[in-house]
Amino acid sequence: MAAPIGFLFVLCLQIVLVFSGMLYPRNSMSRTVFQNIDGMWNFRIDASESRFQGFSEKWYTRPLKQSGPVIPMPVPASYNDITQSKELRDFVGWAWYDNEFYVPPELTTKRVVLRIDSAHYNTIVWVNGQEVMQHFGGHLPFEVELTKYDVQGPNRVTVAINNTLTPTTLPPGTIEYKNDPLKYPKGYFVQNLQMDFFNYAGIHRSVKVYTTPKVYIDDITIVTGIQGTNGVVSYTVKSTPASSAQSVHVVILDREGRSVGESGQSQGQITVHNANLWWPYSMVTSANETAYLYTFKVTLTSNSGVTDQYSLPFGIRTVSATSTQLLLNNKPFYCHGVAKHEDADIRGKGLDFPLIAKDFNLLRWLGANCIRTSHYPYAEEIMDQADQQGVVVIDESPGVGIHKGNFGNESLSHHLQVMEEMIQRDKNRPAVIMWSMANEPQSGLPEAEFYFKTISQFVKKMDPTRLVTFVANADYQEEKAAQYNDILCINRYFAWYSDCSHTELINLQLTNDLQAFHSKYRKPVIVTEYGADTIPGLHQDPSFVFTEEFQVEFLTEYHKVFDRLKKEFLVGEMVWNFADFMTLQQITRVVGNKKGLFTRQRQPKMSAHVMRSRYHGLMHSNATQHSYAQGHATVSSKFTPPVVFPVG
Ligand code: GCB
Repeated sequence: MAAPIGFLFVLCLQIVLVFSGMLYPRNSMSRTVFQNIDGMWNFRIDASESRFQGFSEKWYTRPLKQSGPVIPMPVPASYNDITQSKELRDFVGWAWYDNEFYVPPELTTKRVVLRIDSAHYNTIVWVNGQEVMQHFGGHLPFEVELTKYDVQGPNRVTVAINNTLTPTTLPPGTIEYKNDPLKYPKGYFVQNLQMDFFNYAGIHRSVKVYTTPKVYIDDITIVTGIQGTNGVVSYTVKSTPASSAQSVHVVILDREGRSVGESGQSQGQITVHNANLWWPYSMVTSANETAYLYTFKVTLTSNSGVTDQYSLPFGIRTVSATSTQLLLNNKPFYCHGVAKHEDADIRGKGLDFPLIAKDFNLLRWLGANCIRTSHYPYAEEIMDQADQQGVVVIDESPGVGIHKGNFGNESLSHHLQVMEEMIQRDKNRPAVIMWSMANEPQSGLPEAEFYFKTISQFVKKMDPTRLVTFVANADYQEEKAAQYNDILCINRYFAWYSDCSHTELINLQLTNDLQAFHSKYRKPVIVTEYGADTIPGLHQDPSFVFTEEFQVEFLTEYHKVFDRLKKEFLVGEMVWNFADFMTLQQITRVVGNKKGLFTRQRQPKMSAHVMRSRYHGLMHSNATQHSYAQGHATVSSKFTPPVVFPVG
């Protein structure tokens, strides 16, 4: 049988993994993000039977339009929903892009870096026909230094992306050849998914070219602690090449730009007296502010006297857990949030600033204080908003749907690599409190134990300051790997996927199940998913599945259990899902998953009003408890619960 659609080809190539800090590109006195190569690119899929034509004809050696027809394709965006072509929407294999960029001559004396914030999934990049980098996996940035190439310009950048999912990719999937000649034409295959969202592909985030000096600040790691009223900031600055760095100066600036601590060492500890801690907006009282961010400003001077400057926003806060509590800054935090997707009409998973702003407005409108980046790391621009707006994040890897056959060494080593890239990218973000290794793996299988033990230990070694988990759906009796989680994150669909419609059973079943989990592991629990598909505008009384009434009734039954167990060991609840999203075509999905509180276009269903009322109420009671604990009785009036939506 032919190698599935040219996929094996990329595995045979040497995967170049240059480990560096990859600090998010920011302008400073010494750095310029001088080109954002976003906009219309030339685009063509390789629809040849082998999907190999692009490589055998070396499409990267000349402009794509010279080797065949091209169409304009926006970047960033998924390519799937841009045209009227079903073939393109459902395409599996290599897709090719090209565009041009210039490097102004005065900048060629600097270190020039080409960075792709994310592309799905496996990517090869050529500049002027020369291969400059590969990246294995989507959702995370990758970059290459172009200094050694001749980039006076015009420069052609060619990008080939393969969206095929196999048993060893993250997420995993399979390519299935259909060999019955009576039913399928020769060579017919399908991509089987093990996840419940559309396999969007393309250059999903921005492509940038930026400069740094040749001796540069490569990485910054910040870890914070609290001592009394002071913040303790431990840090490490890595410079490259280390031998050429003469001095490092770091200064911590408060919101007003005043220095609150400094040092001349590349590694050390700075005490910030009377520190303003980073608090989620739901925990703000008259005594503290939402999401206070300091700036960690680093100045590196090289032996030859050239300086590099980088300013990193960060927050001072701690995260910990007891057997029944989740603590932020040593105060109990109850997560009332939503699980999300990067997903919208037309652009698919493409970065979209209006959508990011809208979603954060809706999160605040709802009163949600926490999101999970289900089921993959979200764009850095989304994470920035979480840091700035005080929304807590459970940061999830693309380890979604790891089933039997996906626990081997190749999968494990790739999973470790992805965790490393994700933690490296997000390690300084105050909003991130927990790393999620995976969503709904078959963790009842014996092989899951070693797999998650290995990843959990690796994560804790890389970052001992945050919690680690995977999101489980196995039965508590079968569960083999949850022992390696700090918090038990559990997805439950009683009265939906089991005993469908019987909301009267939710109380009994959910209570027993969560209590059994907690008794087994003695760890706090978050219900990370619960929800029911709801077609907006469909009404029936008494309630009926798929109606707006049913969704409200379903959620409300879960809330009764949450309100009881919250007094014991439950530390969070997260509705599935914030908004409707696109999935594979199948008989259980009506143009996508409809469990959203909002439609895909971000209009509220009845349930959104119910959740708003609940979450603002929870915020009010939490803030009251929190302020009493601190000896302050005033709660900001912005947490006054909205009028309860009249239901039933
Ligand atoms: C789950 C999955 C999520 C699905 C959801 C559903 O358990 O984690 O990816 O979309 O159920 O709606 O079935």
